[in-house]
Amino acid sequence: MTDAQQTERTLILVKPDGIRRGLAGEVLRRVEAKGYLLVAVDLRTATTELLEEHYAEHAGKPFFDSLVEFMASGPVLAVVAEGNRVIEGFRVLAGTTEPTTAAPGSIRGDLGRDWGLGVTHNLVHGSDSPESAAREIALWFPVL
Ligand code: D4T
Repeated sequence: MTDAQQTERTLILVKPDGIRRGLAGEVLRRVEAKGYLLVAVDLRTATTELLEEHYAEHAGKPFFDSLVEFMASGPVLAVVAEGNRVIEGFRVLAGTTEPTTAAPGSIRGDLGRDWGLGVTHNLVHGSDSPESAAREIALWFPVL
């Protein structure tokens, strides 16, 4: 197998809280400093339709509507990054979902906190499996 066949891609989103706080550059810096390659970067305000599709696995959960509303509340930076084991690697860079307890050293652990809102503001999203990455990259970057 060649290197190119082994290389993996993931979808990263800097969520509206990350953009409002001016942390897009810091997130990209950490992704690049880790050694991953940026393949595509796009700042845009997502439609409700795209977000409902993106978060389809959470449809019907109590936080779903506020999650979609929060994610549509301003621009997000959509990023495709590439590298061997980048899906797992970015999830480690991001830290666990709850910023209060996310490990120091991670994006959420260093830069996030609980703001006492109905929905978790945790700065970034990263695909959680090869299947999710393929689905999410096709949703956000149909040209890739
Ligand atoms: P994402 O998908 O945004 O990278 O986050 P995680 O993979 O870390 O977490 P998730 O899929 O479980 O949740 C998606 C998104 O919903 C918010 N959320 C989650 C929330 O506001 N309240 C909740 O109770 C949960 C479980 C946070 C991330």
